[in-house]
Amino acid sequence: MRTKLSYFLFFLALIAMSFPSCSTQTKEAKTPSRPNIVFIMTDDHSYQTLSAYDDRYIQTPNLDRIANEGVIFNNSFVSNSICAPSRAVMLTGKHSHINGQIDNFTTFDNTQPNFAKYLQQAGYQTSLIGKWHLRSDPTGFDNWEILIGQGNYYNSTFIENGEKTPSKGYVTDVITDKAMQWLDGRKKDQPFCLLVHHKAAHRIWQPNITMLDSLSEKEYKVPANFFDNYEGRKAAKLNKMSIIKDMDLVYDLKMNDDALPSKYRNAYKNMYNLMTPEQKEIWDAYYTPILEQFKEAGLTDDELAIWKYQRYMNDYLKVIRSLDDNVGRLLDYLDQNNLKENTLVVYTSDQGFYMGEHGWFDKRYMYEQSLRTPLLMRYPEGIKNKGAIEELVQNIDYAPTFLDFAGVDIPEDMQGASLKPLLNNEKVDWREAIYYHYYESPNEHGVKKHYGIRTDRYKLIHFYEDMDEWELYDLQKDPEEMHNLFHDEQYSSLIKELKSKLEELQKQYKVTTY
Ligand code: SGN
Ligand code: CA
Repeated sequence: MRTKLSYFLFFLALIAMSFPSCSTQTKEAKTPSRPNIVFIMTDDHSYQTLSAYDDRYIQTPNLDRIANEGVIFNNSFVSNSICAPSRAVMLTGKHSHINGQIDNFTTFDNTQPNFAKYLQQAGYQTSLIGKWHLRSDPTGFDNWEILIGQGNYYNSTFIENGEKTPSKGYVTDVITDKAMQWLDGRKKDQPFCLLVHHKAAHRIWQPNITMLDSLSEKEYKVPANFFDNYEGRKAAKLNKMSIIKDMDLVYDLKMNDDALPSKYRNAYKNMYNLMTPEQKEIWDAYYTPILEQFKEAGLTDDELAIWKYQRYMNDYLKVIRSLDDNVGRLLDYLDQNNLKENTLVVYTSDQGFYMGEHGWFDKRYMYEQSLRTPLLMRYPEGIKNKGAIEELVQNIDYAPTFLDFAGVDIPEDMQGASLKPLLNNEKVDWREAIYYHYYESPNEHGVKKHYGIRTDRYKLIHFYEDMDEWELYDLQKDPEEMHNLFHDEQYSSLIKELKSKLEELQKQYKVTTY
């Protein structure tokens, strides 16, 4: 039954509706409420294998959907191209030397502030699902369901809020299922921040059995610098991430034959034995004929090199197909649950990856394929920009961006900058160069410690540890970074200028030791 008061309120509301230009309602309608955040991150996903960036190898329609309905950052970089450090940078908005996670071996100091803690304090529900890799327990999350270390592709164990829990199935599917289950059960009256952090596409690139169809085996174009001899680049020459020399036939390429040489035979068997008998059967039906053909082929060294490249690409790209399908499932969920308009969806990887450029797999170096990382964002209600963004952005920027959109003050000590002005076409004084520093050495891929600066056109790198080597590249003339110009007289004044800019960045980011 309506009371007099409710009639009065109803009457007031009618008046307000008839004067839209001066009512506060209109104002509210124009300012979106705090967005939900879905932060999808993959492991080792190269921009070369995301068709919104590069469609030579694969179509990724679901990832492209984020770019088509939102934005694509064409100059997105990491600050230290390796897993745990990247994650720590994203959580804290601070470079590795400040957050302390300089390599994969350190344990993350989980008592320090991170964006999830700030969002939690501001009333967000926070959840983390998938790869974590920081050794200490996650903090700042109401719910966390993480893989142990690198996790496994098949039937992986999770730690769910402290409890070890088995899972069944392919890890990319499982992580997506868990993310949707959490979304189903969340409190609907609060905004949320959900981190969906995939294991894919980490080594050893195990495809889902649903992708193991012999007709799907394709031939891919070998990069022009696949047989790089690293002339003029001493630090690059020391690498142990060569497809030809370091990619293991049994472990990486799944040629499970005791007669073949392998450094990691047991590691392969351990991965294989995580599969159920049914999964193994489909797996074997796919890989055994490839092994038989390989044994019969009697390949020369050069043929073997190309064969390895093709096998690597075929497995890696199948892993990406599952990833793209699962990103599609999650986007569909958001669309179908009325969450599309008010959710900031972010897609990135913890770093880039080599797809045979310089003859490599893996990452770590400050060269383009591992310095760059995909970055796509969609938030229909809250971002005005559409298409490509060219400014130099870095993973230190994600935490301040999330806080900015959530209406939380960005703490002074965060070193990144909010991307919100770029997303809204606002004029802003943006950085002209980024700072990079890689510390994990010694390591299994032979990459020496180095730091450097990248502008829109040039890159200056200093490899230091037990060497003292500088490299300079003109990315416009030499996008493949084959010609180290550091010792070329013509570039001496440019080198001076870049060194001084680098020092400025080191000062700005409070780098005290290197
Ligand atoms: C493992 C891999 C390496 C890889 C590191 C770091 N070896 O050690 O090839 O570089 O992870 O990757 S494996 O034999 O275990 O596959 S990261 O993405 O986690 O930083
Ligand atoms: Ca990684």
